[in-house]
Amino acid sequence: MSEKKPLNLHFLKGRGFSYYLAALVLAFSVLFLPACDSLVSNITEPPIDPPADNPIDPDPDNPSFVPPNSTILTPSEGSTHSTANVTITWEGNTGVVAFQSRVDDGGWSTWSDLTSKTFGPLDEGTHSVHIRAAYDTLVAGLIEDTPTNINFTIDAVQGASLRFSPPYLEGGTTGDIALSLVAEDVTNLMMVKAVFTFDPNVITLNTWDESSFLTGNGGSILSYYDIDNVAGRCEINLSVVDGDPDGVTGTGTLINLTFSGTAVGLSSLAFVSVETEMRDPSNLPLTIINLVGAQVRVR
Ligand SMILES: [Ca+2]
Repeated sequence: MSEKKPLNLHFLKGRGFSYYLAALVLAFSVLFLPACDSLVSNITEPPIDPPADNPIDPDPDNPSFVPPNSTILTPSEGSTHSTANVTITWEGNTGVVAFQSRVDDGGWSTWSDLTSKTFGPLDEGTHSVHIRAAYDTLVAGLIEDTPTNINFTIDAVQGASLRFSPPYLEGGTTGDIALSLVAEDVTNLMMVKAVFTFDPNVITLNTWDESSFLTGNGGSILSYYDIDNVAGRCEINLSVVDGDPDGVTGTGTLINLTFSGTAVGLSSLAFVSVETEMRDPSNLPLTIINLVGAQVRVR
């Protein structure tokens, strides 16, 4: 085994020398390294601006700039859909690398290179989907200024029906989660008994306020409620009396419901079909074509 010789460093032991050495290193760093760095960057860095004939350079001096643009391909403007989910397809002009989408007044999606998306379930009625394209999602001038829109109508619930509006919504564990119970396409409706269940571990029903549809004939409402926030069951009984005519016809909101989120999760609002009914002024049952529940996600 060889024996290591200790280095002979006794000449560095004086403090004066250490300070001298430290000062020398510092001076070298301050004076020489920045000069060296700028010399290197002058040689290797590309020009700050791309050439002026680049179609994706938003520089005002660039006459060749073509703004990012999206085009919606399908469906056609003003179309009506018999399903609550609608697939939209689109494309971008040359250079576009990402798109965002949003429905009605909702928030923008995350950026994605996908050129189609299925939206829904959407509520009955008219909706707009907005698409915008980008060459670079981080540069304001490289994001499409005016999004492309498409308007369409959802008519997924047809015939005498009870449904929740909207069929899907999200909320938090603070604040209200509001939806409505709607009678759809009814003729001569006088009495509604709606029974539905929900997950009491996720949402709690706090308020139920009668709306004006049933009193559209000038009558007044007799009501009876059985709300069970432990079992997650709600029974709503509404009748209109003293109206002229005796019943109401058309589509409208029966009652506005306000839930609160109690825990993160997903709750269905599911009609109990054997207990749910609508009746006319002769107390004969109306044939119910659809009972359309809802999904509430608490985030
Ligand atoms: Ca409808």
